Amino acid sequence: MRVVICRIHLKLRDIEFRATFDGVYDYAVRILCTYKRTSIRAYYRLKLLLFPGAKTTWSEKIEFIKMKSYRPIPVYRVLDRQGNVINPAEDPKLPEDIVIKMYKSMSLLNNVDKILYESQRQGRISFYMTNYGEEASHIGSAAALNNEDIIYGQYREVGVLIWRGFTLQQLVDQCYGNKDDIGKGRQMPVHYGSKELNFITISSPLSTQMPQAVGSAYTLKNTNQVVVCYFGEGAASEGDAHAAFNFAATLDCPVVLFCRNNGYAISTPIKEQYKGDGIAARGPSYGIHTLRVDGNDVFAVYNATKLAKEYAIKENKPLEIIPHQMIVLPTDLPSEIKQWTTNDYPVMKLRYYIEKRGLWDEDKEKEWMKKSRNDILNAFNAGEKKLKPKWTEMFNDVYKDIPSNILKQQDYMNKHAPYNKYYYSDLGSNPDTG
Ligand SMILES: Cc1ncc(C[n+]2csc(CCOP(=O)(O)OP(=O)(O)O)c2C)c(N)n1
Ligand SMILES: [Mg+2]
Repeated sequence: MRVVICRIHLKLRDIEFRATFDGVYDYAVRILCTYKRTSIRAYYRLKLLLFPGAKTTWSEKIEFIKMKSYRPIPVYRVLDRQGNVINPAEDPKLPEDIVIKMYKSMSLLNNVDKILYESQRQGRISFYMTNYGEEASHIGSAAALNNEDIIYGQYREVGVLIWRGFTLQQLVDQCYGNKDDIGKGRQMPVHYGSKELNFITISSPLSTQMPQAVGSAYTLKNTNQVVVCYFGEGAASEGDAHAAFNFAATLDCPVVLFCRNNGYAISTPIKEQYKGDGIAARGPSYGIHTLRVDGNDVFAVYNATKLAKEYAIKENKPLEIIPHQMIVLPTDLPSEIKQWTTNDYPVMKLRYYIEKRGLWDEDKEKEWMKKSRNDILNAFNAGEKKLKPKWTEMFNDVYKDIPSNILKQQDYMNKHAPYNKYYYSDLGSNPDTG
């Protein structure tokens, strides 16, 4: 016993508060509990504080805990800026077809953005959210999961759907809200959803997906499935985020809380959103294991998500991943962001890697770019021409029992529709008028 306590004491002296304290403390308490007679004396010697909810030591020196008291959580990466694997032990050694699928999905995503963003600016669709700069976060995480894992997204995760097999036509049809849109035109553009692909339909109010994701993870305890909940660092300021973190931790839910930290909540920069060491630092304070990852590095995101999933399933516990990535906003970029768009652009990083592995070259690039643009344009042209859903759809599938105020509106519509048969035909409405 003496030897053990001595060892603990030594460890406690050069403790790294966040990294090792929990483990040492638990170890000490476990040992002390089994040796009741020595316990009181030992507590004093170790200065351990036993109180429900507290895992710490006593101190007789008054002292603030400041940002400087902690080492910031480091960012895990696999690739350097030239696409070289830095530590061979961390290379996920993915087969050629998977790496090429990753690259194609990431660059496709980028082309989808260019066309749909332009179309929104031209007024052809009412709304759009780009994914530029976040390609590695989507594809790296999606590749580490399987289609049975349930996704709760925010709105900027369409790469996950593309990876799972959502077609370009389904994507464009959703943005146009036409008659083939799965959501039958009842949602804003980019509010995708697919029951078949286990992707819960996006809802506009930020963070509502977070407690919902934790709740559905609760039902998946002791299965081989996990829930992955994507959210932005801006969304993490909502009260719902706290509810989600705390329930995930206290109820031991197999959920991966995936915070895409891109430095902005639309136009609100980080410095106006939070102080401290980011969202990652919140994880341990809720009792959630946390990884901070380079969101521009698809292999780092892949490894982190894979590990998180394994942990969540094995331990039935939540895990938090925080990839940091750049995002390009339409306004002038501050220099600290601009440098990321050139040096660390995720698609380029992966391209350097596949070129070095001899899997890609300029000819393949040109051929793929041409094909992917054509595929998107074909889907886009077809989607734009399709009729809008019949107006009656707006009253379906939302309420089991339609409330009286909505019934009243439905009645108005029933009376109004016959006055404009072209606009409200039985087939659906015409895109240029509807
Ligand atoms: C409850 C709520 N408040 C405000 C908004 C408006 N809004 C939409 S996106 C957004 C910024 C979200 O930022 P972040 O979570 O960082 O996601 P990002 O856009 O950077 O991916 C805001 C404030 C909203 N949709 N819901
Ligand atoms: Mg953000």
